[in-house]
Amino acid sequence: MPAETVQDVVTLTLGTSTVQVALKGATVFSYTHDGRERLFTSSKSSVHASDPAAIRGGVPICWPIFGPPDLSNPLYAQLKQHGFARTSSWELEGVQETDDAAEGVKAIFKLEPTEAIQAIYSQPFLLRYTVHLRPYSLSLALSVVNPSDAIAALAFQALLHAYFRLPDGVLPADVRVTPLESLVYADKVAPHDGKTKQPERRKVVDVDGPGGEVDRVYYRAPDRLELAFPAADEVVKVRKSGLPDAVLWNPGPAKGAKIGDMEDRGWERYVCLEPGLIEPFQFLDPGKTWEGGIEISFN
Ligand code: TA6
Repeated sequence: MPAETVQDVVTLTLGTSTVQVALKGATVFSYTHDGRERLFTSSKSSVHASDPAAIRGGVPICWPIFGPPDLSNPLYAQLKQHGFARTSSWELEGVQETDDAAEGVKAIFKLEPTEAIQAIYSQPFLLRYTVHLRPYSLSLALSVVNPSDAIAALAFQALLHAYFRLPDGVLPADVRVTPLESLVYADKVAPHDGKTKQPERRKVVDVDGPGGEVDRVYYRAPDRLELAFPAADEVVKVRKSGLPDAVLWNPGPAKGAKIGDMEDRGWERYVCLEPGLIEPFQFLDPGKTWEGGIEISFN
């Protein structure tokens, strides 16, 4: 069966590929390609809505903000880090399958303001998220509608916080990311703490910061990015659209061990490469739709 919903998890299947999406956050928490899991999700994290915490892994959707809220702005002051989309219960709006296997199978999810959301966020919005499994790729597309008939623009950031699982025997420090050379980035690791921006001078960026920690926001990144695992002779290709920026994150051992829902040494098993719209905020006029997304494929 190409699409199946059990409890609050939707599974799409296409040949040997599967994708699993939790209604909590419309979070894709598993993607198997060629019979191998390609995303990391901590075994200490629950994908079910009975646990209100965001899923630690997969591809959480950060919306309407990325990072901690700007407490001086009343629109966002009551939000938690990365916003509410990743913790809200989304609705499965529909599934589309065709007889053409190359076209694959799609599930479309929807989020509109609930009472709980309205208690912390006053703006009207409509989010749709399309998860499209094809034989050789997985596409994730977020659309934002400003349904307001007032003059006010809907201002937001958006980011797909993808946790890419590393092949067995590959550690974050072995991962090479391209092409980031000459992009301006903000380093969120101490002592920089995101305050200064600097140009990336390396042709190939290895995921190995001080003490193993890497947390960088690259602005205006190219739409085709690659995570290479040379030891395993593998490449993950991430093609983005509508998402100008990209974050590279791994907490390293000291910070990783402090993350409550992280499985034992879990930080050794993934690198986050997170296409996003971070700076400046998108201002979406009433009646307009914004779209952004990623396609994940392999060499
Ligand atoms: O995208 C990187 C980041 O913002 C890091 O600074 C780190 O905090 C990470 O996301 C995880 O955030 P979370 O709220 O899921 O613990």
